[in-house]
Amino acid sequence: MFGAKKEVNKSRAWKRLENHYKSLRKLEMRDMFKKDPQRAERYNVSLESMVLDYSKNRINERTMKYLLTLAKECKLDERIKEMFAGDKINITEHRAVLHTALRNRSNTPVYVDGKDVMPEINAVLAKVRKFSEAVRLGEFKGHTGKKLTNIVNIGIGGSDLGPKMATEALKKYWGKDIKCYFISNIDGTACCEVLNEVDPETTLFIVSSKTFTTIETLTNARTCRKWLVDALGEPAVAKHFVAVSTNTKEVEKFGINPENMFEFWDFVGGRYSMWSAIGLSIAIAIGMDNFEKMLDGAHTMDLHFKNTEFSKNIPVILGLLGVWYNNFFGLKNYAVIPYDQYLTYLPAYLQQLDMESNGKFVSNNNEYVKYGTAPVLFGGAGTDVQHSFFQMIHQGTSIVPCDFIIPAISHNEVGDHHEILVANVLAQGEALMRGKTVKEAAEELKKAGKSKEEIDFLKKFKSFRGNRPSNTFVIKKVDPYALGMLVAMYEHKVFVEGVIWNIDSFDQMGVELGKQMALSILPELQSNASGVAHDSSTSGLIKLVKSLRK
Ligand code: G6Q
Repeated sequence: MFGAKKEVNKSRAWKRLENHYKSLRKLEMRDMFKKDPQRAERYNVSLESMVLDYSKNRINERTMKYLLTLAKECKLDERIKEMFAGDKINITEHRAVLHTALRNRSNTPVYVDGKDVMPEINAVLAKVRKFSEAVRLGEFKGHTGKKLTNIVNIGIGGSDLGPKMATEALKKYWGKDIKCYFISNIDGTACCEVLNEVDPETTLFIVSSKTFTTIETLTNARTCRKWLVDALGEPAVAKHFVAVSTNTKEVEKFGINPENMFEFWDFVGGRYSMWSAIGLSIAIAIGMDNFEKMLDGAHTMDLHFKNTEFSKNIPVILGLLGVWYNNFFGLKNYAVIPYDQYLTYLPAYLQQLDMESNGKFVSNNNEYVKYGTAPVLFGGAGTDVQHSFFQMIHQGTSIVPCDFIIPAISHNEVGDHHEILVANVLAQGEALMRGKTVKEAAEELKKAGKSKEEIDFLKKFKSFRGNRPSNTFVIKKVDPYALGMLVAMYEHKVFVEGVIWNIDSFDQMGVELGKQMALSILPELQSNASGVAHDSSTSGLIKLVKSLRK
């Protein structure tokens, strides 16, 4: 179990990696590729049709050996077993962490407090199937007898980002008359913009909230409820509102019949919940068979993670590379760039997964950590981002390890778009790795007929240091199965890093303070009540906004 042990940065494996870094940091990847024609094969691992090429990383065999030893010293194998077995590895909240059980397609028993959770999971999945099919077939109709075709998920954070990312990723699989919308932000604009687009008679609201106490979600849900009742009357609520929650009492209090509630459990963390009934909007959009294919893909990755030796284990390799750059190179940024328009929301989803899970400064030993934890994760769809932040990635003073994701086949094969897209992603990886020396830049300028003065002036500006790391993932196509694999892969990568850093990747205490303080400021904005004493900046800003709103 988790608990007191030597801090990882004091371990032998860590010290050995620190020393190893000193010699390796001088090596150039372009030289390593030149010297070793087998490098691409050596650092390449696959699972079914997904391939990870991690050869463009600043590693050699010794690096991998030492990193794997670190994983062993941190008892990663035991931690993996504990997670899958339903041990309470979320130590601050005393909870099991069982998103893997939600997609346990092998249906082997999984016990929490001596009780097998699989029957309940299967029952909710069956309920999701029944309901999503009834909506898609128009059997579950709106109050006025019309088919429900606008699906509006109201939720935030983990109850929004997963469904939003996955429905967008799988848009090609949407039922032909279905449209999905997401309302998350408390900003009234989020609500109004969606309500302006949909028709109450054909709209189904899914209120997704694990706790059913989240101020944004409840405020948005109340506004949507009023909008519906104003248009169709109170009895319409039963046909247009369903809830996904662990909190039956609050769901009832809100005015949603528990029969229209889909349950999930404390052992599912918000940001790990899209595999549960929180994925109801996904199931309605793409159909339950496709939803289950997504679960199948995730399960395949789970089995790979659980059963594959570490040197060939994709999430383990990714997690160790994350630790390598973060803790030994001191790199605090990390970019994920999917080269597929449908994966536009993947970086935002991963931002929560990675930064909320591992953005922690207290270890499981109840001590402040003395090493870096979660990096700043950012990203966006290629090629768009090549024309924005890639300047910094190529020539900035910080090195940003990148993950590139590319499907071999596009859902929209038009002209030569896809080949151009693929050429771009491959070019980025190669350019980051190779760079361009000042000498090469000068030669190029010479060939272009530039004068000696121009060449002397421009050659540095035109050079690229290179030696910048990236991973390239190739998948066949963005389909439900591949998406399931991809997302589960990142979940486990984050878990691996959390184990090495000896932190609880499954709580999120860091989001509490701001929430608490907002509650104390709200009455001051709404009336003349002066709540707690603020600093002069906050008090001044409260005063300013109030005067502008008069
Ligand atoms: C995720 C977090 C957080 C959570 C939201 C919404 O892991 O717990 O993002 O999902 O705060 O919470 P509710 O689902 O309870 O409304």
